[in-house]
Amino acid sequence: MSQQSADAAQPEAGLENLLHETRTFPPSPEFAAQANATAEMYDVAAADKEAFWADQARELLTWSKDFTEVLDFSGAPVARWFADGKLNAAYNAVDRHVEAGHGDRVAIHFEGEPGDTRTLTYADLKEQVSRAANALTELGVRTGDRVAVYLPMIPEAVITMLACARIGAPHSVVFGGFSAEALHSRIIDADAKVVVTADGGYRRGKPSSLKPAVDDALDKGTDVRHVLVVERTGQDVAWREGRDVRWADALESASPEHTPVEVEAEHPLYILYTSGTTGRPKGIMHTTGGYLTQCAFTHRHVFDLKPETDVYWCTADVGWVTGHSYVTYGPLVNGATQVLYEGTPDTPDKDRWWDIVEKYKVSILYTAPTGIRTCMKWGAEYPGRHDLSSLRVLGSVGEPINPEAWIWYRDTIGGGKTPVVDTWWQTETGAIMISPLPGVTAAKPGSAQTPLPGISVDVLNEAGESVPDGSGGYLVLTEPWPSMLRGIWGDPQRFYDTYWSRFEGKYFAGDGAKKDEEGDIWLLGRVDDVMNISGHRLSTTEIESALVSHPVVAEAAVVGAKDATTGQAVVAFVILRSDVVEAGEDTGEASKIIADLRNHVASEIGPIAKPRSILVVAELPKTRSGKIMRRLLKDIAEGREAGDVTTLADSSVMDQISKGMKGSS
Ligand code: 6R9
Repeated sequence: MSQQSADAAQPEAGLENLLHETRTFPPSPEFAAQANATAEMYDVAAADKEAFWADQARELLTWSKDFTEVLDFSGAPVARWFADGKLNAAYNAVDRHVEAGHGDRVAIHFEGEPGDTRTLTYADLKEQVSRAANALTELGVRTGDRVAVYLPMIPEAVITMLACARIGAPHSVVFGGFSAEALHSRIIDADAKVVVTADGGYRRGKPSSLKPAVDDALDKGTDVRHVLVVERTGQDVAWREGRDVRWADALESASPEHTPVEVEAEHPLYILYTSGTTGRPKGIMHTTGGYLTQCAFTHRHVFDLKPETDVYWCTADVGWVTGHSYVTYGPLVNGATQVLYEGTPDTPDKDRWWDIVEKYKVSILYTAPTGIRTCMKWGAEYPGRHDLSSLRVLGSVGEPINPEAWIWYRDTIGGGKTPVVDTWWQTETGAIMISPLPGVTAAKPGSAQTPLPGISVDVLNEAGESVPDGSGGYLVLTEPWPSMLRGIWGDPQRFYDTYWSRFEGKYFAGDGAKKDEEGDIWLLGRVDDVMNISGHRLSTTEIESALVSHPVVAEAAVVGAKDATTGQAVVAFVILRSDVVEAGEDTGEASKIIADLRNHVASEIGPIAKPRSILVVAELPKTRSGKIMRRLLKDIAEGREAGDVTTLADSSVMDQISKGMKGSS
């Protein structure tokens, strides 16, 4: 917490740019008439939250033993939900759909980056998951043992997660882009017994390897006994006899029948390490019954899922939480048909996503603002090549979505008709917490708006008091929710210190937020991203939004750099739209553009928000989950060498930016 208070986070002033946004998009009567969500749900949940969640748990899941108790918060901050109930996550995600006669329904349309495809029905998935569960058992994995998963975005990633769940062995998925070092520390922290990996996967048109990183990680010393290796690319890999086992061999010799292990609702389902933006990564722990309830509920209502007819696609990698809750668990528990895509959006060309939407007739698309802004930068020509009329709901997650990107998403991708749901949540919350409900909420571009039925949030000031409408502060969750984290693996004290010590009895999310005059919530970014300039508090998000609202800017990142006079000063990094870059290349336009942008920010927000410097860059440093690493930009802005770059998707980006900075000063 000291870091945050030192960085002075009181996100309450100067938010006028975001709040100038007054456009609203009421649901169309046609959409509302068929929507899963209803306005009454808010009232029902408000009348009795526990009864509401108990109803959801019974309606959306199949329990092998019903629960009698809903919530036990006597061990706060660790909650227990539905604790005396028993169930199995894989049974809920797979078997019961087959038993209900939906074995022929497609569960996964897999699209490999090179263009290879596979279709897995629910019956296929049941067989594969059962075989994998038997194979893991054969390798010595028992209920309660941890299994590390280091795989590309291929069906085996989902199959492995479900096979672990089937035997009650918590999985710890490590993003395939992480280094051997990061993998090693996560294997050690979780004390994993088996690693499931692949020779490699396809990215940017070529095979990239995974197995060598596993070998390196294990060479550093671990208790891992076996490595199960999927053959995806056919690359040559080193082989350790006795330790390494081929996936295809293990599954082939395993029985296709497997009885799911009945576990208690509070049995750990997985550990997921959060991308270390500060300090040592935290192993966020999720359990079974409450987590699945909220994943299924939100997936059904926030995306208006109709399992019989929709084709759903979430572009997130299973290596981060969105891939856990909205690729593996939510959609499959709901019996959805989904697309799983292995690669990058611009391979072989910048229309790959839109090609996939057209090919599979995707009706629900869930992605991140960074992806949307990248597509905006590439231009409307690429989506314009495809028939996107199958789309009916669009979702956004991961960071605040600036109104311009929101509008572009709705107009250019959604044909000006689809609801856009801006969903706020975290690895720690497990599932969506704040979001409009399509068919119910009149959407406001840039705002996540409303806590979902059964969820209680507030915005507090420094003193821990609820702020009135029209003011900003710190976002907190005031009551336990079913999919909340149950702790940090192996570190209960850190769980308390990180989330529960700032405001007694309330979960501190680490995000700044503002309530507008109607009480709708606008997320303003992490509170450590909030700047204090001459005593005026400004949000990085707000200035970024102002910059991106200028026609020449494709993407912007803003940091507060130490300044002897003003405390902090605004430093902006911008990516210009490609057509602007091309046009201005040899006309020496850059200094005029920078002057224009400074004036634009001044007129959008006020002179106080004018960036001290604006650096035009070709790329921004991002984590693999697409978050801009402002910490690194801050290092550059303050004249230091950039710090730890190991969680960057492309570590060379920082070199380019520092060279640019030196060149410009
Ligand atoms: C799901 C996920 C969590 C942090 C969170 C916040 C930011 C996520 C957002 C959003 C504004 C949204 N965030 N969704 N900010 N609007 N709709 O992203 O989990 O990787 O743990 O990140 O992401 O800052 O605190 P995770």
